[in-house]
Amino acid sequence: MSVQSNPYAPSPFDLVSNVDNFQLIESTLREGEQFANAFFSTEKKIEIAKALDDFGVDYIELTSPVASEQSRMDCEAICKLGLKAKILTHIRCHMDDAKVAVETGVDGVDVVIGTSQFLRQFSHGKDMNYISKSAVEVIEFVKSKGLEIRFSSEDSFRSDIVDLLNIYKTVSAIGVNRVGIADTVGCANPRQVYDLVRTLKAVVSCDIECHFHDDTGCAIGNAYSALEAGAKLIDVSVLGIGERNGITPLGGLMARMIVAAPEYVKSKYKLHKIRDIENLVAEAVEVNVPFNNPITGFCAFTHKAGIHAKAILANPSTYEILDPQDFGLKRYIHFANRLTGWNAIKSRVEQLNLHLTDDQIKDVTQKIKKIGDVRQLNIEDVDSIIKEFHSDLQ
Ligand code: AKG
Repeated sequence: MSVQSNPYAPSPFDLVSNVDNFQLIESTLREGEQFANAFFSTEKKIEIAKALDDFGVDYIELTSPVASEQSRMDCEAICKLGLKAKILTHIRCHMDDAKVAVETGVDGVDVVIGTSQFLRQFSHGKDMNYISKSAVEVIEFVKSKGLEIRFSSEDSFRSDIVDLLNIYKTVSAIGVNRVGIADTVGCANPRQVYDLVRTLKAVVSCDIECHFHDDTGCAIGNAYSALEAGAKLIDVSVLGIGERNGITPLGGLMARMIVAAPEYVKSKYKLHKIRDIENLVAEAVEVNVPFNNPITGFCAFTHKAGIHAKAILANPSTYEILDPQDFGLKRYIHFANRLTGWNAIKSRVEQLNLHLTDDQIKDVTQKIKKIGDVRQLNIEDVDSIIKEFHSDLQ
């Protein structure tokens, strides 16, 4: 049984959806480097790039080679690995940056420039004419080198819509491979994303990429909405690490997308690698994987209340939209607490290969609940209570 579709919902745009045909631009080694705790040595970058490639991401985006001497050398080193994923680097809309980028060996260049009034006034100080001219110059240069090129407008959702559409039209007309919408400050909601992607689709002939910050918790929802509206590529990073509290997380997006497009997601990505990749990055940037992380949080597949446990034991789909086995993980029934029920305890008795009557199991359950009213229990407590009752039977 899957999510029920609403027969009354209007669906005029189904044909444009890329929910089952999307690509990932993995930006742990670019956006993720902007996370407060991040420092990646060359070796660590290589390890992460290889792990992401093995997982199946389509693109790996790297920090600009002009950020520092080591960043340039790391970029060159990763390009030489011969990964399946295409390697991109991320630059400002400057010819100086573009000239360095095309010499690194990357497959493509992601160029970005701020288009909102905030960024034009308080960051680079340039007007739309300048932005348009320099975008054309950089795009034509990168294309002349035979590389992929993406143009993105930083702070898209706070940019004037006419300015935005004009610049996107200009770059589309000269053959940019992708245009990017960037919710740089995390202000957009899924409805606004849907509208902007739909509007943009009508004026460009290239693919649309989207980048969502998570300041208001919308980064996964916005990514999904963008794909529904016809965007093709989503920027992600492992655990969502990035500037401030980051962007759409790789694992969280996989959770969303496996519900929507199970065959596509399962055939394209090695989902059982998510936990290892998250642990690798978490360790590198010295954070813990959040307890409520989609898929890999320690309680993501833990069921506690008696009524939940009962239904899960009968049919896991009753309370699980994600199957832990798809990610190489296991579900866990939390028996040791005062909310437990006798069905859960019965299953524990069976796991222990013991035999108690239903009445005894109910007595065990009552005892556990009584103790659970005064203190935390653990599984050893439960097992020893079960064994006590079992030995009384002998
Ligand atoms: C942002 O705007 O938050 C970025 O990190 C740049 C996004 C892009 O290049 O599309």
